Amino acid sequence: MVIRGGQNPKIKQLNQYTEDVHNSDARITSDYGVRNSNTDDWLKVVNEDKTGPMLLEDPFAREKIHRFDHERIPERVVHARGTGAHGTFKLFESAEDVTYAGVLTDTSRETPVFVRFSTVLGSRGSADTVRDVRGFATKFYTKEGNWDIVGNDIPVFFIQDAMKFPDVIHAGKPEPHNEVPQAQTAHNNFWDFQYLHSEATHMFMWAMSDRGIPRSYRMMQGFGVNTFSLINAKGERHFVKFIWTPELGVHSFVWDEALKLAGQDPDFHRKDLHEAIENGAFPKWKFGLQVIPEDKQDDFDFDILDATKVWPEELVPIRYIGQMELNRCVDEFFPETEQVAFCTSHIVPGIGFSDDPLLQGRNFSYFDTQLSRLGINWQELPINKPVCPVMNHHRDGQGRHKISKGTVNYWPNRFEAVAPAKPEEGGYVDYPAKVAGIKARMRSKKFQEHFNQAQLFYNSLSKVEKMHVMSALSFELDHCEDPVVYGRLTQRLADIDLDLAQTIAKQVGAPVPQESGRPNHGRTAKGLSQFDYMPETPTILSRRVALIIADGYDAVAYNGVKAALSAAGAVPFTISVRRSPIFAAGEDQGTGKGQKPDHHLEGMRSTMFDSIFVPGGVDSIATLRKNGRALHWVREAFGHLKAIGATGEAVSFVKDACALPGLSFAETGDVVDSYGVVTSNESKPESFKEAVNLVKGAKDFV
Ligand code: HDD
Repeated sequence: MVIRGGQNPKIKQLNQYTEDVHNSDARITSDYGVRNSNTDDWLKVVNEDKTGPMLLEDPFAREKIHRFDHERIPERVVHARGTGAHGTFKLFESAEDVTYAGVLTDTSRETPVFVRFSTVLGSRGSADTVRDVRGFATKFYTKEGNWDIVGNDIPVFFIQDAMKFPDVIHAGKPEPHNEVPQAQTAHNNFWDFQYLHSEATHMFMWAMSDRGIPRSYRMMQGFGVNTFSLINAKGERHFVKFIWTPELGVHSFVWDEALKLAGQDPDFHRKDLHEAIENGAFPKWKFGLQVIPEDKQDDFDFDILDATKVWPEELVPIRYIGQMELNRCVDEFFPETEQVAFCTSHIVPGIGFSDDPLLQGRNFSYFDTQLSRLGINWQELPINKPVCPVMNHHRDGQGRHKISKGTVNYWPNRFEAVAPAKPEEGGYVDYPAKVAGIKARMRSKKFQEHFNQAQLFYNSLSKVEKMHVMSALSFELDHCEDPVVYGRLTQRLADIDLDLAQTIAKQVGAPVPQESGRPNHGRTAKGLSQFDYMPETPTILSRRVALIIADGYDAVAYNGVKAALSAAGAVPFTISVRRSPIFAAGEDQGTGKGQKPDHHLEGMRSTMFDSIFVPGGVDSIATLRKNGRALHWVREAFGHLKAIGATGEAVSFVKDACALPGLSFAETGDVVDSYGVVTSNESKPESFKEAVNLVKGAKDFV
């Protein structure tokens, strides 16, 4: 059953523009409303049995082709590949001590939201699971107007000044001479730029960590990155950073999975979000603030307006005050997800900007880019339209929808029609910040320090996360052919950690640094490692588990595990050698109904599942043993550190498939947990519970 969640004011508004193609007795018409009797043959001159020339006069044919010719709009210059969903935001604690924004103070409100997740570098048709930063852009349709938090899944940025943005993006996008590579940072120009801009060091470490390959959009944090400000009713200003933390915890792929999925299922993340929402497993995020009072802004050894720095949680704790739930997929991708347009400059009363030089430039850039993507009236498009009244004296422009009745289109006018709002009527009031200084192209002193937090991040990772950073860097630099690029970058790593630099240098064939560029300060901070964001209660909710069977499978084990998984909120899939019915041990193939698998072994791969379970059954296992793809499924899942369950005859099958010397599984019939593998020689109910618990164990999903 398809669950259509979220009947909020935005959805009601969108419904006015929505037509149901399936439940309609309408007939095809031209765009000017005339019923069309033939959509397949262009009007032609026909002479007896021969067709002559086609006639340009045919309005139906011309309209159809014209419409098609103009279907594409420019894709986003960055973040072109993405997917979106509707939802709601609810406050559980008012932040009225720091802001008077209704959306952050009124706990009785449910604010409609639209979120678009994206990769950054790839074009619109690129794969979802590439190594990249992920966009996390949220539009709140508040009663006081639209508020956009245009964030990423990484809390810092590559550059400090917006003027560098075209350079960092050009360097990351495909190279100009051959338009290669697609959606990859693994190339000379990207790493050349990273070396030449030491301010990028902190962010590239995050991008090389597991954060660069999230398991799901539903399992990543979101950060507003830039410093904004909040103003309270007393007129006091605080600086603020916005944070989203997922209820499901922060989880990633291992690189091999991500690489394979990019080919096996390029839409993996898109489908994951869609399936979860359609199945009613609505993803949720806690919404947090980090707040610094105005008079404390200089108390840190970093500049709080520098977007290449985090505000360590020990210094500025996160205060969680709300929750967002995504509960409704879009009805049509283009008018909603493609036409949604975010602007960092969209703020509501009680929220303000800061002098963060990246934010200031972004405030110019987003509005500007929407003009070339969507035209000047882009805010009238249904998905972008606020749910509160919009009224002003702007007029005309391409694609204007609204008809404003009246004789004046300027202010002031003799009728006093459409006047500015007074503060007590909710008019936006700018915070009267004092500004003084000289005009100069420079950055303040604290902006010059670029390595402390790169070290802090690296030091704070667990051992396994550090290993992942090392393999990511050696993969990336292996793809750079220019020795200048990988040699220099390896030297740069010595500014973070000598051991890291030496390991990478050996791996990629660069001169091995003998000294640290600067000694590692050895400090750590919480909230940087993904392990700090395990779900409060381990959960298997919405995880995909493959049950692999063949004819003669043990129905008790199969049904028991399937039921236990479903009861725990996981999504079991039956996979077999074919998609036509499979018969259990003892089931008569002539009279039995059999079990129709969801997929066959060649149609899917282990990479598309979080866990696999193989029930026993003499004949079933004999078949699977002879099937190379079945062996590969188990072996690959084991290599990707996934929880694997097996019962009865499947125990030795799993053991042989994993075929690792020194690895011993229990043969005694008892449940064991060895390298994430749970087996039982009997199909006992305890083993099913144990298998489900193991899958729940969050450690297996890191
Ligand atoms: Fe940006 C899109 C996030 C810096 C210019 N950006 C875009 C999107 C996200 C971000 C999530 C996709 C929005 C969507 O789904 O439609 N960008 C960031 C973050 C940044 C950042 C977190 C650093 C804090 N961006 C940044 C700078 C500039 C831009 C410094 C320009 C000076 N970004 C753009 C853009 C895009 C964009 C070119 C392309 C499509 C769009 O705006 O709507 O204007």
